[in-house]
Amino acid sequence: MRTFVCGHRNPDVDSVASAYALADLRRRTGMKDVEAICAGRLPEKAKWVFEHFGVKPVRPVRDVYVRVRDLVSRDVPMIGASLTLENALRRLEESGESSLPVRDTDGKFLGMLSPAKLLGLFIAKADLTMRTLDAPLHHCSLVLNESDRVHDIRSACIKNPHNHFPVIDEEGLLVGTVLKRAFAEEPPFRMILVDHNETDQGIPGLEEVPVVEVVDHHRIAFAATKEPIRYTADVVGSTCTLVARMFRAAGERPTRETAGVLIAGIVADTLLFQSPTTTDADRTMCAWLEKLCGERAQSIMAGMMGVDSPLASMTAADALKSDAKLYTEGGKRFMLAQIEETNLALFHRHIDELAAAMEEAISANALDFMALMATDPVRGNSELLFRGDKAVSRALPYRKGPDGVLLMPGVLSRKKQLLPEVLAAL
Ligand SMILES: [Mn+2]
Repeated sequence: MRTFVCGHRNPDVDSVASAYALADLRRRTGMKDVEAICAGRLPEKAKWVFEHFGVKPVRPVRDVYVRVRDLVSRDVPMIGASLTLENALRRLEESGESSLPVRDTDGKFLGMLSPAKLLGLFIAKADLTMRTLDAPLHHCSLVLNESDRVHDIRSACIKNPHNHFPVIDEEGLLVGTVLKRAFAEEPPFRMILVDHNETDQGIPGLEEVPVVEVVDHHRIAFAATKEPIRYTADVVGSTCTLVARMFRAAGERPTRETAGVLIAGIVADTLLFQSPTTTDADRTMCAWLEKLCGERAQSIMAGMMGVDSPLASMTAADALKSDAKLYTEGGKRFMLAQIEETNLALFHRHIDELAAAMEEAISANALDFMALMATDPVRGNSELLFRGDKAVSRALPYRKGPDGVLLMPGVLSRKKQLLPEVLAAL
């Protein structure tokens, strides 16, 4: 039976990294079919981590609702419409079933072979050795789509007199049957939760699937379980610290790659040990992992932060140059630069350097003014740092904020939103 290891919704690096590493550990300690998944979109930083260490990223999954395709049985034979009635009848008898699904030569589902209809043919003395199943010999049946949620179709199936139901895919091709008794069985997979334990924070559908293990560093608000489960929790800065500790306790050494992924989770959650949630355990485990990985936590942090923060990975001057456009309009020569930062804290920290780099760019390019738009795409806001011709900045419709920047709530586009205002000001 398959076991999914999964972190919380809106996953962060710790959530994704700990799922990856715990799946690795469980595989090594004998769990057969285990897969790390990600509740929704893989964050860009995590994508960078997997690429950097050259490993396959965890698979993004929208939900873990049990679907008809998870219950499909191949035990019930499917018969082709080109069979003669005589042979079809023989198959039906051999199968011991009360009906069998029929498909055409392209695999399309036609209907269920119905003994009642066959009986009618007997009575009419039709030649059963000649006739094939193309004729409408099928009784009406409940037909399931493989993507149907079991939750939605369960009661209709249980009330239905038949023992099994044909399953088709999006194209109408017959993929198999679901036996009625499958609805009484446990879901065909299990969950291991990392970096969360509250069902509401978990992947949609979690409430339908038994949880067999939790590894977490949050408050506990876990639902009661039917059976004993493995639960590992501690007050540490990152779930990856706990997973690293579990590797050690099991006498297992993470590979270079897994060690690197674990480091990424630790530094992402502890902000490179700056966060007040950091503990000695985080530092100790990280030091052990650094030896196995051969790469320093600091450089992994810098690489990861550089993904969506130019200011974390470049000098102020380079960040400014990375996306600066030169304009000559209304008799003025100016540059509008833009950087994207997931929050503007780093921008505020670097304002003096950025302003100095802008002054330099103004004299080097003989500009009248220069503006740098720092955009936070997550919150959907920008702030503008302006140097040069003061009359222009005064004419812009933006309110002054802290550090002398102009606040641009809801503004994201240089071309469509900033430039027209600058032109109007000119
Ligand atoms: Mn965490």
